[in-house]
Amino acid sequence: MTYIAKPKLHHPSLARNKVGYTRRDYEGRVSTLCAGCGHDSISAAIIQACWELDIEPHRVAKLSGIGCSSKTPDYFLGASHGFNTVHGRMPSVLTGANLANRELLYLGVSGDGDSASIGLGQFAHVMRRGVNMVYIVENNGVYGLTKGQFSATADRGSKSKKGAINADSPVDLIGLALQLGATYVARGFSGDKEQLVPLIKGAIAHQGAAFIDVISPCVAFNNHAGSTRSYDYVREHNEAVSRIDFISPRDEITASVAPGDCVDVEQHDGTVLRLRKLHADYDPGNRVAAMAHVQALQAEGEVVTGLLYIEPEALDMHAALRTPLQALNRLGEAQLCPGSAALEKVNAGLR
Ligand SMILES: Cc1ncc(C[n+]2csc(CCOP(=O)(O)OP(=O)(O)O)c2C)c(N)n1
Ligand code: SF4
Ligand SMILES: [Mg+2]
Repeated sequence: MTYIAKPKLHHPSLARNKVGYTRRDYEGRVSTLCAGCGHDSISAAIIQACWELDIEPHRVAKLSGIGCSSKTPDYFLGASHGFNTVHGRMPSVLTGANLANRELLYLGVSGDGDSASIGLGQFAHVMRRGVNMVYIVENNGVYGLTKGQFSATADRGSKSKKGAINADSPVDLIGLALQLGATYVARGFSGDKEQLVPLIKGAIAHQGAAFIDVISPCVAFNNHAGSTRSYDYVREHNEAVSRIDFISPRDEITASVAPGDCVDVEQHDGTVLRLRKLHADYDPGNRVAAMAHVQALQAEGEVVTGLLYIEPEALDMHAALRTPLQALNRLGEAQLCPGSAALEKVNAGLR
């Protein structure tokens, strides 16, 4: 089923963005996921964010692991580079690709099983290295593709479709990302596109490790009473710390919110994230406070969403390693082979 392509015909009057593409040019193949799966809404949010940001599809590399969530890159950005890797191994492939060519936008899409179970080690290292990327986990609390076993992010005490109670503590990917040094950390809900699209745009504009945990209900195996990842549960317990508006440098910044109710965060590339504060004392610039706030509300069963932490002037892996600006495959012989005099100097230093 995954080979079904969408018809290419466009209505001639479809709106085009600044780089000449219609929204449909950002679509992929026909989704084969279950009707109502949260993952499809995330694909739609990615499409909208990329179209509105005028990103040329061939400038994007989308990478994933294995799972229903990891299948989704086939359903958006059909003209982008793609690599469907091995279960849990997307982060190392993304890191290698990014090291070789920093000119592309790296979009990693994974599942809670893919990132918090088999891929937990890889998740940790890609965050601590500060790889410049957008890393999205489509978090449904189960292994959807293999028919609904609890994943490592399932809450202790939550109930499976067949009535089993999960006895294990959950892996908290938000807490891990914060602790490991990710410089843009957010949580969204697939059922709230108004919140999710600007969160994705902010992550794309961010020059560093951007992580978004998106609660994405699995309608086939984890959408019943007793689940803490169902549409009903998340709607009832969604505690947003802020609403963000994404303002690109060419947009006029309008003062539509009373001063004190919002904070403007300017990023490297001139984009501004306007945070409309819903919790007056929440500070998205304080990593430790963010961890404490999320933990405290999670302990009460709330699902904390919004932009939780941002370090606008973040330095990424390339800055730390002082790698060349040019993609490795475009380096000339002079850069790749510094000559025998340089080699002699290195050897002399080792004698
Ligand atoms: C090495 C390996 N181990 C196990 C599997 C079986 N497997 C396929 S998908 C999956 C879990 C997917 O769960 P998640 O990442 O949460 O994705 P979802 O389907 O829920 O979106 C597992 C265990 C596999 N494909 N490869
Ligand atoms: S099994 Fe669950 S995660 Fe997979 S497509 Fe169906 S609803 Fe989505
Ligand atoms: Mg899952």
